[in-house]
Amino acid sequence: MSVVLAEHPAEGVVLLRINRPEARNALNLEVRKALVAGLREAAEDPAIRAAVITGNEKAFAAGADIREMRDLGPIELMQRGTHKLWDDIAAFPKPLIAAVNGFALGGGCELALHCDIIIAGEGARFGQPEVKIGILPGASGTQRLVRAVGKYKAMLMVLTGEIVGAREASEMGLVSRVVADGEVVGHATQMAAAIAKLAPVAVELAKEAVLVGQDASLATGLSLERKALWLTFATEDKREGMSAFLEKRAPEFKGK
Ligand code: CO8
Repeated sequence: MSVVLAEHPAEGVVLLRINRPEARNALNLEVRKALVAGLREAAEDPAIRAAVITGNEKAFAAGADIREMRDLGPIELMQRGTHKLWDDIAAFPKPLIAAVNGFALGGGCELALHCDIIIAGEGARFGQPEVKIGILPGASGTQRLVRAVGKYKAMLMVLTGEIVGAREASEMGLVSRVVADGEVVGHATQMAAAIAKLAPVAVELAKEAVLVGQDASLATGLSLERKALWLTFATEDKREGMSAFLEKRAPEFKGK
């Protein structure tokens, strides 16, 4: 059985399900490679317009695989090049939604932080407990988390390794929406399906503007946004969207 299962729960949507229940979905190299392969396929398929990553009811992912790391030296870790796999996930150009049930710890929390929207079940739990095992968050937890929640909440999680519940995570800005545990994947899938019906060029450009802009100056970000907006005015979908509005009908976007 594959460690990542790909499903197509709705038109235009791929759902990637991490499948290592015996290890609380710990992210070993095989899982990370399979996730990247799934996302790469989705990126190249014009029929796919949004992706959802999920785990199971107990764990989204309980972090990097500690068994795999215990005897690893620094050069081996470097040569594994796992940071490139994270870069590949970050570079996925289409909307990426994390559907989180159970534990999202360490690399699991960081995987969620690589997503654009995080839907969490009421019982979901987030944390960066790396300091408890003698290391520190190494898949962007010291960087993406602080950008998401600010210095003092990020420091609290990174320096204590404390685990926070979905409500607290939501209040600090680490979660987009909290829903009942049983509704997480359905909710995320419906959201992805709704996004998949929108104009794909506009959606991709919007994602890029937000992500690139958050690390740029306001002036640079605004300039990027303007160029992206101007580019949408070259698409057939812009005319279709506006015509459909004026003609009081549903638009049919083609990604052109
Ligand atoms: N790695 C490997 N195995 C794991 C992991 C993990 N991260 N998490 C759980 N497991 C395994 C357990 O060893 C156990 O296996 P076994 O049945 O063979 O003993 C099985 O999953 C079930 O685990 P528990 O019995 O502990 O289940 P509980 O429901 O009691 O607890 C927890 C669940 C709270 C998730 C608990 O398992 C836990 O604390 N896990 C470790 C969490 C953690 O420390 N995560 C951070 C890991 S470090 C990291 O992510 C660094 C990322 C930086 C990137 C580095 C690039 C290589």
